[in-house]
Order: sequence, then C-alpha cells, then structure tokens
Amino acid sequence: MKIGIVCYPTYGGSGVVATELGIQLAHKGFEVHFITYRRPARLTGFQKNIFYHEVNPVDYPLFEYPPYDSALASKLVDVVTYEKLDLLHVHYAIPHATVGYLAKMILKSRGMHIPVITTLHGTDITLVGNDPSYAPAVEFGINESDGVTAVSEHLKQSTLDQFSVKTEIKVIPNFIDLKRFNRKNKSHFKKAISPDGEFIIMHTSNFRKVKRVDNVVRVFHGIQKIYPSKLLLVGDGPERINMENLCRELKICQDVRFLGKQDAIEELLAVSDLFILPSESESFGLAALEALACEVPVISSDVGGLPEVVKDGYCGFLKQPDDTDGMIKAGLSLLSNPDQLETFRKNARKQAEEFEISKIIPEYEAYYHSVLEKTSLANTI
Ligand code: GMT
Repeated sequence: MKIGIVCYPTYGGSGVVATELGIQLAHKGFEVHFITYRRPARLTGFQKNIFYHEVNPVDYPLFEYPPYDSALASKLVDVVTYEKLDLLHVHYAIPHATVGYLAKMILKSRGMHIPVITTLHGTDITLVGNDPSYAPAVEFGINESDGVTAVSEHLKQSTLDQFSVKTEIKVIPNFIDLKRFNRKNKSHFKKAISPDGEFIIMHTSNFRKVKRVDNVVRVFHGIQKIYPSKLLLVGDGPERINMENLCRELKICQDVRFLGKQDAIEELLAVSDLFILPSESESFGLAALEALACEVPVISSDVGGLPEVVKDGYCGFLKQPDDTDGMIKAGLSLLSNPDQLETFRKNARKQAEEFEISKIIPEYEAYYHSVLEKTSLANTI
C-alpha cells in the first residue's frame, strides 16, 4: 500500500506518533511518503520505502503569513497524483483535516479518488480546536474525513461532546517501541548527573502553560528537601524562562538541569527514578508512556487520557494538577520504600507492554483496509 502521512514535523507528540507509525509501516512493506514543511524530527538517515516531500509556501510581499494550507493542498495533489498514493493519513486536525479535504476535492475534479484519514491528538480538539477561530473548520474536517481515529477514549468523548460529529471515531491508542525504550545497558549518564547517588527526577514537554512545569519544579523542591535529588527538564518552549526564574527564586539551580530538546530521551529516562507530568489537559500523555517503558514510575495529573496510561497506585500516582502537596507525598512515599519503588518499576514496564508497537500497528493497518474497502465500495455505487 502507498500512503501519504501529513504531520507537524516538530518534537510534539503528534509528529512523533506519525513518524514512528510511518517508519513501522515502511518496515512492513508499505511505501510511505511524509509530506511536511520540514523533515520530521524523528525521521533520521536513509530508510528504504520512506520518501519525504517538503512543502514550501512561496512568499510574496503581499503576504503577512505565507498561505501554508494552499501550499500543502497543492503538494498533496502533486504527490498523490505522481506517486499514485492509495491513502492520506493526516495527524492533528488543524489545518490538516480541512487541507486533506481540499486536496481530495481537487483530485476528484480531476477524476481521481483519495481517501483521507484524520487522527485527532488532543489540543486540536481541546485547547485550540474548540476555539471559535478554528472550531467550524475542525468540525467540517472531521466530518468530511473518510476515517477518524483518536488516541484515547477520553479524546473521543471530548470530540463527541464538543462537536457535532457524524463520522464514527475509532480509538487507536499511542504506542511504544520497547526495544528502544528500556533500561538495558544505559546507565552511563548516571554518574555524571547524580555524582553522589542522588535520585533523578525527570519531566519532558514543550514547556507550554498547559504542561504546568511550574508544578514540576515545586514538586521537585518538596522532594529535594527530604531526599537529595536532581531534576532533569527536557524540552523547550515559552515557559522555560519563567521556570529558570522559579528555580532561581527557590534557590535550586544547582540541582536542576535544563537540557533543551533531546533526541535520545530514552537514555535520560533510563537513569531516572521518577517522572512528573502535572498537565492541566493531556489527551494521552506519550511522555508518560515513554517513562513507564523505561521502568520509571509516573506521578501525573488525573486528567484527560492520562488515567488510561498511568494506573493509580500500580505504576504511578494520579493527582489533581494543582495538588503539589499530594504529588510530593506520593513521590516521597515511593522514594522512601525501595521495595515499593521496585514493584512500581516492574509494573510500569508491564503497563507499557499494553501499548507495544507490535500490538497497535496492526490496528492501524486493519483500519486502513476497512476505510479503503468502504470508500472504494462507495465509489462504485
Ligand atoms: O499539545 C501538545 O502537547 C502536543 C500535542 C501534539 O500534537 O504534538 O500532544 C498531543 O498529542 C500527543 C500524541 O498523541 C499526546 O500524547 C498528548 O497528550 C497531546 N497533548 C495534549 O493533549 C495536551
């Protein structure tokens, strides 16, 4: 099968999921074409069966914003036509679902047929997608997609609650490559980060307000008063400067490392003892799943799809996003009890196994086939 994948090429979760999905499909013999404005962050080196098409909106003095949507639609038309794609799979509804529809209509006017599947990731429905400046386009894009998937039951329900949706939504959860994300032979960083055996606490995100990195810092501060620890903050974004200031105020800079964007997250997770994710909203929480796979118990907020990933009292603890005292208590209870910490570690890995890549990719394959069947039938009627 020849498939086109559209996503944000940045370090965001939706781009990571889209890229890993494409890579796995290519291993299985699919011909995969990524169509994005930059090479996706996780798409490195030459890979058989994988092609990359860059979208370059032409600039012109009249434009304050180069019209990316039109450039993407035109590129999709070109790639579908000349690479003879069977299917387009777009990740993140804004603007990809509506652009997919536009490309489909242009191709239809030329006598060609291309089904479009949209995967909803989270903020395309919640924080951003339900804003009146995008909502009508999001709803239209969902309803005009030939197939729609959501990364958690919670996200599916939010979509149904917030939009008038006619298309059936299939839940296909995010997945993890356990061969890459594990603790095996990866302890080389440990000594450099915690020279005196301090606990290592970690957080990764895009440092946006919704991630509540301030509460990560506060929880760390509380834990560190009792147990010598180091905090690794991985990622970057608008809140980073405020977080640096907060660390200065709390006088903990010597124990906090801002590592910026990192490719080898698994190497850092593999030496960590605890992962903290107190987001206000999180449709799935891929970062939490990556931590669990590396046997790192997760203390997260009890919101969105996180309870589908982190089992409270089993491989981590779920608290309200602002319950920093509860998170500190939970963290201290784990770190003070080596047996419990070990049990949670093992449970974390077991929980991650539920989302093993080899279990989830076939769900996408089966879904592609069902959409292709449905749409080709519809076209012959
Ligand atoms: O909003 C973000 O944090 C980035 C966003 C993305 O699309 O890159 O993440 C969303 O998609 C991820 C992959 O499916 C999910 O793991 C995240 O939970 C989700 N973020 C939110 O819902 C806030």
